[in-house]
Amino acid sequence: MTRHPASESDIGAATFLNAPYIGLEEVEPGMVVVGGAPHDSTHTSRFGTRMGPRGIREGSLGLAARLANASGEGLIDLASGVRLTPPPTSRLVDVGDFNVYPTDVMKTTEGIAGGVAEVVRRGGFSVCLGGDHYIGYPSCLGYTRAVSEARKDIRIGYIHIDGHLDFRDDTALWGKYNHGTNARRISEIDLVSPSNMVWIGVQGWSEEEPILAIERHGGLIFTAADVHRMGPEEVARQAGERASAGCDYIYMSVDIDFIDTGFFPATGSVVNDAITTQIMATILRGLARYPIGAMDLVEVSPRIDPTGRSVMLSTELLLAHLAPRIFEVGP
Ligand SMILES: [Mn+2]
Repeated sequence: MTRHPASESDIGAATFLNAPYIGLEEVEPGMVVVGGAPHDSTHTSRFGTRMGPRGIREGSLGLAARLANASGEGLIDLASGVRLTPPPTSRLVDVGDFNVYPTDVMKTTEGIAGGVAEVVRRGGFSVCLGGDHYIGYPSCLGYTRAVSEARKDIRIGYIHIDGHLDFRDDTALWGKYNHGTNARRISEIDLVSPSNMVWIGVQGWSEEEPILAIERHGGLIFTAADVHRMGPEEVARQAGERASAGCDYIYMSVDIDFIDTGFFPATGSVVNDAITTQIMATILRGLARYPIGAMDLVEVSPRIDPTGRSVMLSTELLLAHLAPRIFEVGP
């Protein structure tokens, strides 16, 4: 049977940007590898982020169709004039979803960490799609496990883009492993250097202990107000410099609730910081200059936004950072 060319957004199985769907054992060096972590039982408010990976994949198909219809010529960014051309062999692949177990957090942790570690071991750039933000911890854990196999003395910086610190140590109801403790757990990974941990975009109310703990560790916090005051380019620059200073690579964790809920409705936590999708894209683009070794994008909850625009915007945000890794970028 001849397969229908996937040149329309409502035809074909959904992978991210219609990338080839491959097994973990087929990952090769230089590939940008999207893997899903459809897990939200460690979310503490509005559930639904387990639909995130599938929703983001579906939301990406509109742009995938435009790329397919451009028949090798690529697409031009009207703002910059930059042309994105897909290479003859796709650097972007989708390995489907990692193993998660909704009632067993530790088994889920190992499922995601094991999958990400395998991607990294094979030389892939891992892009783990959440899921609630807890999955950032197993994703980072898998990344650090794999890179430490190659070299024991490696040091990893960390950038946390989020409306929240996620640095609580423990909570009465949810314990030590949930989407409010993920950055704290990451700070406990041996390879991660706590003084190279940087937060971008925190807002609202926080308990004092996490702030004091970050100060004690020498971490650096840029609030959403700092982003407005300094501008997104400058925040990205200072964050990238700090996270990479004395480190080999940076792990980057991107919580979509950095963006004001008015601009990006599909997320569990309601955020009121006037951060637009454009500001977030500028930061993600700026950070592409730094040695990011692996990343996640989390807290997209498609059902909260029945208009579907949030999952489409997720594609734009991912591409703001990933375009130079996926496409030939030129005039
Ligand atoms: Mn978060």
